[in-house]
Amino acid sequence: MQGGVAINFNPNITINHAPGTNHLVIMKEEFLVNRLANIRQSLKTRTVALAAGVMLASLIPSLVSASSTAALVDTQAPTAPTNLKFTSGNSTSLSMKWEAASDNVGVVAYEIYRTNYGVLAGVVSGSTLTFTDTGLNPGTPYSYSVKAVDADGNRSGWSNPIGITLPNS
Ligand SMILES: [Ca+2]
Repeated sequence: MQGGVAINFNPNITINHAPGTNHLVIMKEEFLVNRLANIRQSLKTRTVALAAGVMLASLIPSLVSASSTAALVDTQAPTAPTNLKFTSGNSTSLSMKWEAASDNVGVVAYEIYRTNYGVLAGVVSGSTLTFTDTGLNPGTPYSYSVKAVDADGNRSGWSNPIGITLPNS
């Protein structure tokens, strides 16, 4: 995943990155002051594309002291959602809900799978704990399970599975 990173070379360094990248950069002010004069006249803003997990320091090593930088890459998957259950339905749709997963950084999405067909039925935001699957076939069995996803794409294990056969219309 790529993220556009805008670095403004002024005494107040700001770094804006897109969701999906996760970088922690600490720049010592005194270190910058020593070097800022050399670059500020010719370089006001530089935009670089960072692959997830790439240390920013490796891209601009002259600006960042090794001891003052760290790259924080989230490799810890969320816990699995729990207590998945149907809440309503008819011959062509099913609504369900679950209880939130937790993550060391944050859950950004839930993926809802029709597990008996191996299909991703939908994706909702990390703050949404419900989903309605529509356009289903009457008289047909469906089973579901949900996974939580964090900003770095780590996926949880499966929630509890649930299944039902839709009534004929
Ligand atoms: Ca995580």
